[in-house]
Amino acid sequence: MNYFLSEEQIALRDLAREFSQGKIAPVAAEYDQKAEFPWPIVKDMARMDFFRLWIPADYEGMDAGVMSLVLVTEEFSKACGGIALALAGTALGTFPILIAGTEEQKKRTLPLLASGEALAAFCLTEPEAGSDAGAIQTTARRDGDDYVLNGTKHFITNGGVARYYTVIASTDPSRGSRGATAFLVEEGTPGLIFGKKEDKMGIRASATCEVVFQDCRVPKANLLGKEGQGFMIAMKTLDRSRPGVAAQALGIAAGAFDHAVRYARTRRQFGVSIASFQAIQFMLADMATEIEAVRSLVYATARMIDAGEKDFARESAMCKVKAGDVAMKVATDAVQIFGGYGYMKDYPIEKYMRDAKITQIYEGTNQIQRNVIARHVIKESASL
Ligand code: COS
Repeated sequence: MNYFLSEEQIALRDLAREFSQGKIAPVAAEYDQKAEFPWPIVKDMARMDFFRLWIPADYEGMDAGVMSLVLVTEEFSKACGGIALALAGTALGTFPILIAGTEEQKKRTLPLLASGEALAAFCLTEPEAGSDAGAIQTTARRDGDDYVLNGTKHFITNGGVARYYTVIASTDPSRGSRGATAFLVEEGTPGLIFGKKEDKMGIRASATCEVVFQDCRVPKANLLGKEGQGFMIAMKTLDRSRPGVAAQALGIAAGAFDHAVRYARTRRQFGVSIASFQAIQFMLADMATEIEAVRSLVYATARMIDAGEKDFARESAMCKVKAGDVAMKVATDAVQIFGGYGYMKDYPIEKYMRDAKITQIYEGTNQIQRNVIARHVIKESASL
């Protein structure tokens, strides 16, 4: 399939592919097994300027847009969906600053994020506020020139490894989602505490932990946007980042597929390669078709965002739902093609199935994505 990428995009994709095969693939199983954050690889990503891609040029970035993030995340995820997340999770944590940050906040943070010296994390989810993001209980009380944050965020990607935490807390609990406000909290701020480190099924190389605020004093200068805009900023952030999750899912699917095709060609049963059986061929054909369908949707949406379209919540949700479901199906079918070997940790394929599952869950479950899509299509039909 020709996606008519520009010369720069082809060069970027090829660079990311080389990095993925050369640096990530050889150590993916080890980091997965140890559930360790891949600092040496992250430093290499930074040296190769991958963190600059989605940052505007005014702040030492490359201005290469969501499309560049998608291309790189896809390539990295072919080798390891967990390691890819150090990059994609930082993009997620950076989007609130790009969307609502002041000039001073951008100048202070974006160059460090662009160089990869600092990573970012987005803190929305709480134990009692997952899909119902408007139900957050973390509070931010104004006290002089500061806000004092109290509450617990959990399942935070890049928690404990990031320098910048973009946090949604309630400045007016009586107003529900309209009382939510976004803040920038820096590592080292007294009262910012890292809690339980999660022991996950998949994406084990990604750092995921509880982030606790205990009388955490944040200066007024770290308010992102205005009081009461937090929920809107969170929703806009997710609209921008969901194509990145979709790209992660796409990479996981494509990586699993590559393994499955190679295995089907070399594995012999009944005296022939199993790729000569129609049962296997049809599985491979469906897998390849679904992967191309996802790639088309994800690239089209990323281009739509980069072109400056105002509302892409629907397309972004479509990317995430389709890519997550396809990743799960393709990875499961890849395990099936490997048969008993596929179930064993000696082979790389079971990891794809474990890594794929989260893409149907985080940054809004695929059920929530369907809600978002349904709301849009029903609203649009009313104007027909
Ligand atoms: N962009 C901008 N504003 C948006 C928006 C978007 N995509 N989606 C909603 N809003 C605004 C609405 O316009 C509304 O504004 P007003 O209060 O001014 O009317 C406000 O936000 C509340 O919207 P809504 O009533 O639709 O909120 P709900 O509580 O019904 O929740 C869903 C909507 C379910 C879509 C939201 O809670 C959600 O996305 N949940 C999943 C959260 C998630 O992804 N969690 C994963 C963890 S983050 S890594």
